[in-house]
Amino acid sequence: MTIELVDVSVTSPGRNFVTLKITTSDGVVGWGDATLNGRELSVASYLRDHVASTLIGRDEDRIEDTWQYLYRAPYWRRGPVTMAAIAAVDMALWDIKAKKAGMPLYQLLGGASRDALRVYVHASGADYASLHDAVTRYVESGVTAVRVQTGIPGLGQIYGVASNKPGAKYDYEPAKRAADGSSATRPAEEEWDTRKYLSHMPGVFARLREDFGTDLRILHDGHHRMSPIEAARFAKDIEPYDLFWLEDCTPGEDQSALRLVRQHSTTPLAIGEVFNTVYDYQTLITERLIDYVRSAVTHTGGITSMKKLLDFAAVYGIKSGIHGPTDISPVGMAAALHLGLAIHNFGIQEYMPHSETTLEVFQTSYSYERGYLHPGDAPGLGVELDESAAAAFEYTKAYLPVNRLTDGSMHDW
Ligand code: KDG
Ligand code: MG
Repeated sequence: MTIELVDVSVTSPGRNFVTLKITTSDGVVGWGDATLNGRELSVASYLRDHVASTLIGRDEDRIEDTWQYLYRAPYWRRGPVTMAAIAAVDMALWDIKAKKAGMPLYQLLGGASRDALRVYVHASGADYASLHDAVTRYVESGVTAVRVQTGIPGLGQIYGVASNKPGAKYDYEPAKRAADGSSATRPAEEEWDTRKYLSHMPGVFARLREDFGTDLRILHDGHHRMSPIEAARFAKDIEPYDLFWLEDCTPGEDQSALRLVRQHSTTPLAIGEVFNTVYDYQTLITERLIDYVRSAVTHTGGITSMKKLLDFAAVYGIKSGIHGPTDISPVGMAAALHLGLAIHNFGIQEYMPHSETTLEVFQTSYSYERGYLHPGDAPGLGVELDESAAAAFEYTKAYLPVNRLTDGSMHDW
């Protein structure tokens, strides 16, 4: 059989998602996630205008060959747009193959290596009291790992801190539409001061350890904001609080920066949500500069290339920590869950639940229970897009914020 139809849809049930649908000549449908937060239409165009016609008539079973074809054909390799487009095709083809086999995808990847996937969730608060409340709620619900982000005295809204009222169900959602819900015209601006952050955070971790004991896995995201020497000092300062990981302590593109951090600290390091290929990790993995691979299946070429990347990482004792914020669609999330269930070097899975509206548009068969996710046993990825529900939510432009230092200069967000 061959690929007969390739369709791209952009829907916005609360936030934007780009979904690829591949239909074979015998009517099997596969879905892929191509969502690139804040730059969605560029991937939709890449797929519609440059990829779709080249797939028609190809054998849908030749997944590796199709991956290589799409990676090598344009000459212009890598980058988030290209690799998200390849990821969507790759996921859709794996979905089709597993549906044809009548198996959940994880069975084709070697079968389950564990019963379920330990997740970490996002706990945040503008101050310690509200952060403490959020962590308490999660711990009481059975969660064993929390990412903690908190406001910094003297700064306004910053990365990772939900503006939700206490008790609200959904986490921080950084991509912002205009205040009236229509398309935004430019990004919001936030203010940042690394010095204030470095002096405030160690005390927060100290209090969390005191209040929640040693069992709780505590994670934190530095979101690319520290210089190498600042990150080295911070990672060293917080060693006594035994973090599960410190994520993106320095800007992702500077691989050698992590040598300096490693020389000074044993705090485990995670990086890679902005990476797209194994080459972004080559130095980090072979020199054992990180402990967790943070790529999203959606942004790193799909299941085919993520499996190879994680197998490569396994040789060096490095584990997975697959990116799973709400800007990964339920299709991309399912891909992460099947892969995580199958590989031996699974570390932890990020889990930011999608909104109810999103889950009306994407029908999922993965399940969450007391701190663990399971991809489910439906054939394929186990996620179907309800196209008529999706059509009701038009694309609405939203931007990730930008960050300025207190003197007005641009900084990494
Ligand atoms: O689109 C940007 C988000 O995916 C990112 O800010 C989330 O850092 C993030 C995380 O660790 O989930
Ligand atoms: Mg992150």
